[in-house]
Amino acid sequence: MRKCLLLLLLVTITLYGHTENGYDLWLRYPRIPAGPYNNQVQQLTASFYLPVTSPTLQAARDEVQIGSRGLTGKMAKPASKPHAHVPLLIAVYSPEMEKLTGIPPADTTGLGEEGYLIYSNSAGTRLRITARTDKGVLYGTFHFLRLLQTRQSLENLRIHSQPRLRLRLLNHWDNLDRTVERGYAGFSIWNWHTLPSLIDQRYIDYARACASVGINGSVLTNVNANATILTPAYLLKVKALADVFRPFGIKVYLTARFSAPIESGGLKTADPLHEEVRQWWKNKAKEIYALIPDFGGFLVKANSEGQPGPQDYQRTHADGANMLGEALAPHGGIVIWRAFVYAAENPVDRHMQAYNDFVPLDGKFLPNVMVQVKNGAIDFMPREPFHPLFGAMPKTPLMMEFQLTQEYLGQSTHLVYLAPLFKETLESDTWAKGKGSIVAKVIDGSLHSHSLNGMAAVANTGNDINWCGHPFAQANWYALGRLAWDHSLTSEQIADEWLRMTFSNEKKFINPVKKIMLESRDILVDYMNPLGLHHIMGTGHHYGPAPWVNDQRRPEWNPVYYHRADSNGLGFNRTATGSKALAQYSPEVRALWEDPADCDEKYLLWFHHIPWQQQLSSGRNLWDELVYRYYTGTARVKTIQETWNTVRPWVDRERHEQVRQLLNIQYEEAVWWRNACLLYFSGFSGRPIPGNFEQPDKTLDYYKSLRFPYAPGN
Ligand code: BDP
Repeated sequence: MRKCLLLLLLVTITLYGHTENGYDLWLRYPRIPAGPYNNQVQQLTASFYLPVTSPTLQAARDEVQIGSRGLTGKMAKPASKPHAHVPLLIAVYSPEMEKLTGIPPADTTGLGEEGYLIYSNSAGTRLRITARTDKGVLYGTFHFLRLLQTRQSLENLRIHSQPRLRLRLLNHWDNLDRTVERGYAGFSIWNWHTLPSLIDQRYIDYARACASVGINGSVLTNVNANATILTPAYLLKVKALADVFRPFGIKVYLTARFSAPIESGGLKTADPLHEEVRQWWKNKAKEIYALIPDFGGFLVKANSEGQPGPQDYQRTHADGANMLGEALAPHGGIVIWRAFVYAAENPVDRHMQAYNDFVPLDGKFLPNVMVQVKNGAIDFMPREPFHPLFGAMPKTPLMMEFQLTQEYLGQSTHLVYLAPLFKETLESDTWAKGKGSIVAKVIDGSLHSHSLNGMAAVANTGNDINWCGHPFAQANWYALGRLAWDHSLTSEQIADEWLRMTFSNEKKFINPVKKIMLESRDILVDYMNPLGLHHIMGTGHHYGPAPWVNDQRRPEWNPVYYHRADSNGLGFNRTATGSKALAQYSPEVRALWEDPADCDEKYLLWFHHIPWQQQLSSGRNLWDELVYRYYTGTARVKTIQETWNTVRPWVDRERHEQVRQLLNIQYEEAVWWRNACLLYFSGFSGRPIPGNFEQPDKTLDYYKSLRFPYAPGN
């Protein structure tokens, strides 16, 4: 019996490959199949010189050993000296070491604090990783291991790499009770209850994963902040995490609740111009830095969606930010002040409110204050034009805020690769200083000469075994880090790397699956929010379609506010004859989108109210085009399913099966979006879904009746 079971197990393993659960992310280091590349890597990693003089170098050394053991089956042996027979040298740069290696010398100027060099000889039998700092050495080590994992040539390498952005952050919307706002992958990975005494291995693996893609900061707590995190007991917990992350080059940041001086300080006010309040923050900063000398700073959401802020005291966002900036400045900390603000009392198009609040403050912030701007002016929609603030605050360092957690993009059940969305924003031209003033140059500081610069994204991690819920959601975490390091990388390059490391180097796997990834975001847009539709999802949990909702307290919480469907047509007129939001963009940008006749159709209903019978570029009228998009998007999910079934031989059983089942959900949900939206809009267009399309098998009332009281992340 036992023998039978063993045999069965063996057969299963050979048939399907060994089982994986996704915990190892892109740091799996699977064995390189026997052959010349394996031989070369074995030779190269037989022994290595990496002098350990700091925890960061220890981390680099550990990673070389973990990597070599996995990739070759033999763990690299550390050498005590950089002898001529040691093939791999990894260390902070010194001329002596360079001479010893026999590899051509390298130019270390311009490497900065985090950059590195990877040089090798022409045979690829000797390789040297150098940097100016320990951190640079660690990043170089991860890059080297990536080369091995993705089977790159090791001959004649001349790699110079340094990050284009200084701050590369994850924003965790994690609450102290371990729920995660808009989290779809379980509970928070921070176990506040057992911290600081218990250091979960997950904290270390999180730091390894972040460092491997260059992420160098982690905002631990939700922007809808809780002042408890600033109390002494919790700061000790924060310190414990900071101590774990430090060797990996990661600083911790916290969200600061603006009313903390009242809630946890017992003061009567949080007025930023009140001396006692200012002193309270100064003392708090001192207390934090005594525990965490390299504390990154505060991220603040103020006067938005019910959060307290300086406007409660008739002060400006600059008054609030500068008060915190002043408290952190002596310690080298920064303030990241969010521009995601809109107010219920304000009847102006929500699209315009942040711009109206912040543009007058340009030039009024202290040098250690950054303003963090979401990629678009509404809220992480499947597709948004770039936020007009990127073209309008030259005197302020603007930090990009993307969202990895797929709040509006299928949450954790849809396969959506977000690099194309990020790139679309980064490559948008603001025209702030003439042609070529792309968003990437605004945020990397090169356009307006800001040395403080960065990119952040709302994290998609949780305590699910694979961290992100959907195996493919890991790619978005990966892509964020890679793009923050180098925004000139293409979505395709990043997908290629990630697939090779996360799944397989087999071409028959990579090519079709990469195609799926690259198309996935456009497919989702078509079955959820085609032609510039936006914010038509379910109330509160944001799960599923609900374009009919019109009973919310605040006008801009209602989908009808955004789609403006009527018997005449569909879409939000934001031109000069409508809300005038377009006026917030440069004239050249405005010219691109102003005229409905030649406005890029992906933003058509974002900026225009279009008559149902109007003919679009396809030759179809608006109604027929809408139907076509919803049906094509849905049909393309079917194609993804079919492709996924064909790559079964190259994927371990557990992850293949998980993705297969998730794709079934994605298809069902695409049909749901399509049917619910088209049935609803058909009531305005007065036209049916043409008979050649498969007709919805449920009524609009059925879709309206659906309730999800326990949808996650809410
Ligand atoms: C919205 C989320 C909400 C966040 C808010 C924010 O629905 O949970 O608190 O953004 O960014 O997308 O502050």
